[in-house]
Order: sequence, then structure tokens, then C-alpha cells
Amino acid sequence: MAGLFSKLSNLFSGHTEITEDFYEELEETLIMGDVGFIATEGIIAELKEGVRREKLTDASGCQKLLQEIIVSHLHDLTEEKDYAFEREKSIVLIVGVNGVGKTTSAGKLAYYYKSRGKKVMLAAADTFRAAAIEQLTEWANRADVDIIKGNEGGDPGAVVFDAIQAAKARGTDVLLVDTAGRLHNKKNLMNELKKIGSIIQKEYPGAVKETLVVVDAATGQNAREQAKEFKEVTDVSGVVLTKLDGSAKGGIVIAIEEELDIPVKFVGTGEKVTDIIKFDAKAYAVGLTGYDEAMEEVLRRADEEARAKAEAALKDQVPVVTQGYRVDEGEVIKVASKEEKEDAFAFFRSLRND
Ligand SMILES: Nc1nc2c(ncn2[C@@H]2O[C@H](COP(=O)(O)OP(=O)(O)OP(=O)(O)O)[C@@H](O)[C@H]2O)c(=O)[nH]1
Ligand SMILES: [Mg+2]
Repeated sequence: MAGLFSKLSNLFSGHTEITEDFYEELEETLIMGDVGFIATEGIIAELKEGVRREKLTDASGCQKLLQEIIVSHLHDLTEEKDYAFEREKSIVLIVGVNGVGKTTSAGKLAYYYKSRGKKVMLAAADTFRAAAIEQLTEWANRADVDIIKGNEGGDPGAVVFDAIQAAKARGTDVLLVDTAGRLHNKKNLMNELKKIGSIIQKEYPGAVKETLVVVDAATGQNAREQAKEFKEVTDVSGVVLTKLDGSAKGGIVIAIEEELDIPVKFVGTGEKVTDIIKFDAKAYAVGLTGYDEAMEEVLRRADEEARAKAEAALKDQVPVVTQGYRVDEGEVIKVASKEEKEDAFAFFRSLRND
């Protein structure tokens, strides 16, 4: 069965005119692809409205419109606001139910920030599951970062406490905390997270706190439910959506953002240490709708903006990292984040082969 990305992008070549059939097929594709009922209804209504307003008649004409509507249903992530933890001393709590990919994501993020020049530390606060500490230790080795751990069966709060003291002493930039996905029961799990939360508040009030709930894309609407439950007990600030590489759906991004108002910040694209990308709404919408021309424009604009920002910074002699460029010793240097947009686009486009 073809996946959401291939079905949706093919929808436009399969139809020449915008007919009721076209809308029905679009609706079915979105629902089947995990977009969720609420967002689907909204998207279709806005598309119909736009088609009327712009007096569009052929299906290919509304490809761009659909792409813009999808973007408008997603958070407009900014580096300053949504990735503030990258620039200051921070503590990133990784939460989620068992098996979704928390430990893997913690390891990948450790590598991600380490390779961008950050001083990173991992904390093994899943003391419940046998072998969890060992598993995180392997990731710490892979990423070549420090790890703070306790004993199996020990108090996770104590591990977080120790990790905070170590992070302060060693000048760590990003402290990533892996937590348990399962305890004796759900109530215990949620209580433990609350306890960890209050330890952080007490011991490390100066740090930027980020709580990422990890959900598995393959679990569809359950992923949304899980994110909702965690949101109710902790101040979740973002989602890491894992295993999107193996899912033929992926519309869950829209359902989560629309219904829970939490941004998807990272996407797991495989099992390797480098298989994580920052979520990019435009790259996602372009990949989904097949309106590839839009990406050229997005990349060109990102490039211009970043260069302008970097040049302005150069003039004012402030060392800044901007999207795509940074200023270093009086020179404007191209950095990885521009390529990250391209990588995101390439990944979402590759989902059309599922
Ligand atoms: N294909 C794919 N596999 C992933 C991704 N992220 C994690 N996995 C796999 O998912 C499985 C579970 O990952 P873990 O990181 O152990 O999950 P966890 O949430 O820490 O699990 P518990 O600690 O038992 O709650 C492993 O086999 C990972 O390789 C991803 O983005 N893509
Ligand atoms: Mg784990």
C-alpha cells in the first residue's frame, strides 16, 4: 500500500480538474495518513475556500495552496524561541512510554550537539529497566560524551541530582536526561517525572529546561494520545517523532501540532547515531504535497536571510550563529544548518517511496 507522502503527491497527477471526487480522495488520504479528523476537516475547508477565492480549476493549481495551508497548521519554529536550549546552559528531559526510542534519541542528540561544538553530558535516569544504563553508556561512547549514572533499581532523582552537580562543575552546555518508559504503573511513572522536575527546579534554576516527549510515528493516533498524557503532567516543550523512516503515514505531525499545540522539534530517521533531523515545516509540507518548486524558493530565501544576518553581525562585530552562516574572525562562514534544511527536504521526499 502506498504511503501518505506518495499518495498525496500523486493525487495531483491523477486528477486534472478539482472535483468533488478529488476532495474526497484528498480527505481519505489525509485521514488514512494519520492527519486526524479535526485537522483534515480544517485543511479541506480552507482549500475549498482558497480554490473559490483564487478561482482555481485544475488540480495542479492547488498543490501550492495545499502546501501553504499545511504549513499554516504547523508551528512556525524559530531558533531563538524553540531551540533556546541550544544557546544557554540547558537540561533536556527525554520522556515517553516504553520502546518509543528515548534512549536512542538521547544518544543521537548527544552526538548532534557534540558535533556542533557543545559540551554535552548524558544522565542515565532510567534505573528501572535492566540494561538501560548499559545501553545509554554505549550511546555515550558512540557520541564521545560524559555520562552520569547510578545503580540499577536506584533512585532516578539522585542520578539527576548528581548529573546537575557534575554539569555545573564541568561547564556542560547541554545535559540530556534519559528517563524510564515504564514503572510498576503509569501513576508511578508520572510521579517520578514530577519528582525529577522539582529536583531540576531546585538544583538548576538557571538552566533552560526543555522537555521532549518521544513518540513513535508507527503507532499513529496512540502517539498523539501519549503526547497528550505527558503534556498533562509535565511541561512538555516539544516532540521527538521517531521511526518516521519506517512509517508509511507521518500525518501524525499535523495531528499532534494541531490538537495538542506542541511542536515537533526533531524527527528520528533511522537507527544510526546521525539519524536525526530538526523538523522543518516547509520541507515537510513540500515533501508531502509534491510541490517541490517551493523548496528552491525556501532555500534561496533562507540563504539570503542568513547571509544578511551574518553580514549585519559582522558590521556590528558581534559573534552570532545565524541560520546557515556564522561570523568567525571577520569572515562570513557557511555552516551546517542550511544544509540541514536540504537534508530535511531530502528525507521527507524519500518518504514518497514508501
Ligand atoms: N527505524 C528507526 N528505529 C528507531 C528510531 N529511534 C529508535 N529506534 C529503535 O527503536 C527501538 C527502541 O529504542 P530505545 O531507544 O531503546 O527506546 P526507549 O524508549 O528508550 O525504550 P525503553 O527504555 O525500553 O522505554 C530500538 O530498536 C531503536 O533502534 C528511528 O528513528 N528509526
Ligand atoms: Mg530507554
